[in-house]
Amino acid sequence: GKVRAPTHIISTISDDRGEEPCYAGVPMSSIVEKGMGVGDVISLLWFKRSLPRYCTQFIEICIMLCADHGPCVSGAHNTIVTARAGKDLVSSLVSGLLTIGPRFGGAVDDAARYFKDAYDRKLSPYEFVESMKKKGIRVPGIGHRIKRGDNRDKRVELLQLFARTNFPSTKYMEYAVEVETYTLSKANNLVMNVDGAIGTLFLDLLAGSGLFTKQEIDEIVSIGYLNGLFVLARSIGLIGHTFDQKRLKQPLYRHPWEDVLYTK
Ligand code: Q5B
Repeated sequence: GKVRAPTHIISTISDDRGEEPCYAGVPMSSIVEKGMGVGDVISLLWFKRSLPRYCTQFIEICIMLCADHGPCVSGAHNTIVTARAGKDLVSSLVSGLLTIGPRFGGAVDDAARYFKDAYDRKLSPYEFVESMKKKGIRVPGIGHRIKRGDNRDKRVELLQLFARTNFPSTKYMEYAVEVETYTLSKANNLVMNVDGAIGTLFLDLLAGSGLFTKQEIDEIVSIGYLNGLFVLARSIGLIGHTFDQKRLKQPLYRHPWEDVLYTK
């Protein structure tokens, strides 16, 4: 009989061997004919299944809202400096992307992990926040450099409004709101940020849609899919910043001496 040579790669999300490429078994023509959007493509390639419209719309809203947040944030700053050093698009893009992490934009997965654990263990907001403080860990998804209790992040409000209107349940996000009430009583900058809103609302999407088993949800949270949403979204803005600098023919950036404290 035929002997199958062992393969070196296993792949389960897409297949380009037929007449047309398929994403999770769905042919590209069908994606176009059915008027699917980027939220559907993410559902197929990341979650290996079609998700209902409210879920794909939520994914698309996350991407639109996180696409950019001005030139002053870490990622855009790095991209701008790199583009002004004469580097190409990919170098400028990755230089910005490399700043995404626990403090900037990359707290989505940890927000999902810590809020899920605290909610599932029925910790009160006080118990959750104080236990994090004891461990010396900042609550992921809480705190912002410029947003305050009296100057909330519009993105968070828009995501909350969409989810409260369209999701079957928003229990994790409502728990995060209770946590925010407690952290705001400690300091005015400890608002729920966009990472916290996306992290907790994605937990609600996963748990409320009925399309994921408990084991699948645990795997998604433990592997860490959700920072991918910020990375994907912010790439749009970082590419824009690269083009902007090139279009403006900006010279090499050098930080002014006056803005550095030279000390021994
Ligand atoms: N404190 C975001 O800090 C920031 C605390 C906390 C308990 C907290 C900080 C933080 C968790 C990570 C997170 C996502 C670094 C942020 C984003 C995308 C963005 C960005 C943009 C965009 C800000 C002052 C006092 C200290 C701290 C305490 C602060 N955060 N305690 N839990 N979470 N958050 N990141 O302003 O007693 O004086 O020592 O790490 O969720 O990245 O727009 O800019 O779209 O691009 O530097 O929105 O919150 O405050 O470090 O001076 O702290 O508050 O322990 O207490 P700041 P600090 P104490 S969204």
